[in-house]
Amino acid sequence: MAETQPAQVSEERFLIHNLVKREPRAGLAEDVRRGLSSKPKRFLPKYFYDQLGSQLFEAICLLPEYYLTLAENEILEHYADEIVSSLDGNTTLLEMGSGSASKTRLIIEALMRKQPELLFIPVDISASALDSSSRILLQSYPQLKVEAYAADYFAGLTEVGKKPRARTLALFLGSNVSNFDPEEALKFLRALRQVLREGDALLLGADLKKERRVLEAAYNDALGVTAAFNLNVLARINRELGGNFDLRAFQHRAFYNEAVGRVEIYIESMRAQTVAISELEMEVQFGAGEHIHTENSYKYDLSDIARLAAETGFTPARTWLDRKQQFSSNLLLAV
Ligand code: AVJ
Repeated sequence: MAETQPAQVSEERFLIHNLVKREPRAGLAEDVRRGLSSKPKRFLPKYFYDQLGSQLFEAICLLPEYYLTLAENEILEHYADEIVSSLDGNTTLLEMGSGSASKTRLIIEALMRKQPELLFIPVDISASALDSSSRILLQSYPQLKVEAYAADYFAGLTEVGKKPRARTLALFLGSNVSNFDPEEALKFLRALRQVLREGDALLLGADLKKERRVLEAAYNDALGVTAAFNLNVLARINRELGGNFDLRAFQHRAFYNEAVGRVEIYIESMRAQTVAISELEMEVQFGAGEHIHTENSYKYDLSDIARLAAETGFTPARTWLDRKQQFSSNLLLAV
């Protein structure tokens, strides 16, 4: 009977540390100023994820063209038990970039088949996504505790590293690693390795290199959700920094740069125009066709992943693929 009743989400089981709220606009303001002053113009992908942006990303994950989420889900549905069987003893679950944490449920359930209780430590840039996903998880799982960090990856890892932990399984799912340049990926995995101990593990979800047609469809969906997700950065600057971007005068662009192995995402100015951003006391000129680089999404092959692991203190234990072999889930052991 007790299992069918919603668990009380007492604050005893839920702790959230908000490292983003301390200076809510300072980071965005300075990074937007810098990004719009540089040539070529650029933004950082973490600024996609305000409340609306996080929800647009959830919508992307439901698109038929965006095969990544479906493929990773398929892998976790098949292999979650096998994945967690590589860890001995009572395990804590750490997740970087947890978002809505819907795929995490499969790993949580697999761990709770092995152990009576579980501590889950999600780190995410979006405090709103963290708060709602944590509450939903706590409602579903009475034996779960959540200690959440609203923070960017590096600040989050620094905080997480201050506390000793039991055996840890770290998750970095959804090809979140895609946003890193090769050097940044090394830096991130080394920082993550630092908070782990020998015998801990990282489950790294990485999208695979494949035909241009499939990749470009995934980032140019027919409904225009990815375009809305991309242009929302301009809407966010309008809302939070008093900008006057005319969203109808900019368009979404995404294409596969095969030589570099990444999808590149831009916002293109459709005409020459000047945009004012009052809180930055700044006017920005755009030429017709000028681009703002908003995101890279690097694609991997299995040798790229093995190299990344070897250079960051991990050893690849196993890789699982979906049936169409579009996506990889890689279990890396901390050595
Ligand atoms: C969250 C970085 C994995 O690169 O596929 C999706 C972000 N951008 N559609 C990706 C994204 C446009 C996504 N990652």
